[in-house]
Amino acid sequence: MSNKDIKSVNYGLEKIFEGAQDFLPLLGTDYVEFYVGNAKQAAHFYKTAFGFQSLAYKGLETGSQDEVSYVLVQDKIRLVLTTPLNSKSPINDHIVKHGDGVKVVALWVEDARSAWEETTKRGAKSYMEPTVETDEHGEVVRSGIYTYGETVHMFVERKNYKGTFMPGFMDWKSDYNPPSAGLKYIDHMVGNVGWGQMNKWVKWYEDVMGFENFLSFDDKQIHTEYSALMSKVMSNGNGRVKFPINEPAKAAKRSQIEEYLDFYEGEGVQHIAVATDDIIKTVSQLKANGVEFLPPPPQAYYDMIPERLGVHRDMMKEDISKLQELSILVDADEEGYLLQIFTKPVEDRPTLFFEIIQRMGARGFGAGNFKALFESIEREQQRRGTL
Ligand code: TYF
Ligand code: FE
Repeated sequence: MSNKDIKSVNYGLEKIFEGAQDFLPLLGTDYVEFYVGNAKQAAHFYKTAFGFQSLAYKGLETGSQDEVSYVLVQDKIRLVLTTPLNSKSPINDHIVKHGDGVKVVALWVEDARSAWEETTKRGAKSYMEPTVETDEHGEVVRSGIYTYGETVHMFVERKNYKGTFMPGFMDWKSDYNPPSAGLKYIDHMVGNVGWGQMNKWVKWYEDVMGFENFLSFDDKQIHTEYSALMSKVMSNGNGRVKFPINEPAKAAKRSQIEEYLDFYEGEGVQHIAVATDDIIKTVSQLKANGVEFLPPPPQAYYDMIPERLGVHRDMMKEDISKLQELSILVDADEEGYLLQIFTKPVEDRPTLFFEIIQRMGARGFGAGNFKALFESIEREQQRRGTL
């Protein structure tokens, strides 16, 4: 996609809910829960590699007989890592099928009862009816609905709750406290859906959740020599929650979306984009911690950066050679520029990965980087023999 195309993009957020009442007001992302094979070791990885801190815990010590969960925090980001403690837990089935992956994208709401009523009324399949949990710190109300694949949206209302995380959890104090990597909040979370399913899920987010289609990329914009995909970005009314949805498009070889669907054995969360306000510092630290990133695009990509920046050229304070050294990508749109980089998958199956993003005014998703990025992903697929 060229710079010219990007300038024609209409973000359209301004018109969202003009005058209309938002039936599902969202305050932000509350937590992301992963079902994993060994939560204790995964927690160590997210602390050591990504700079998360210990927050809360439930397990045998708290009377949880069937599952254990570790809650990690970094600024506004909360991750929950959950593992079954015996073969009877249904969590096992999820792990057998998908490997480690995201089960729950939890959204922070004012009213979890109304969120459940409004969404199930509009056709959502219920995962959990509104449920009140209390302890000495107050009350949390949660409810949940299914989205694509076996993935779930929980609605979390924590109006008067003063505890660390949620009833049922104890504070987790650890002697091992690696420094933060400067990750601030979740910018967006992307879902991969099956062939021909993208528009169904776009409509689902519109009808059931009241989201709007904020940006779209078709296979003419997103393709390489070998593969193609389509992507539509869904946003809630206040823009705090953004969910791009990808589907594979027909092409000569197996696209990264197809590869994901094959290895995850179904639809699911493809990547979690986390924001930093100093990507050079964050990525330097993550690399030193052993986080693996996609290798950099060719020299020609970096030579083109001033042109890609257009009118924002003088605004960029980062040194291009430093960005290249760290394999950070740069893109610009009408409103500013952005810096982004992608990890390799963080499991043995080529499924979930992370994006680190620094927005300098830009509200896009790095469309100008798609080609270089996807070629880089394909080199990885080639290396694995899965292209
Ligand atoms: O979220 C996005 O749209 C960007 C680009 O398989 C992207 O991060 C899109 C599809 C994909 C990987 C990255
Ligand atoms: Fe992204």
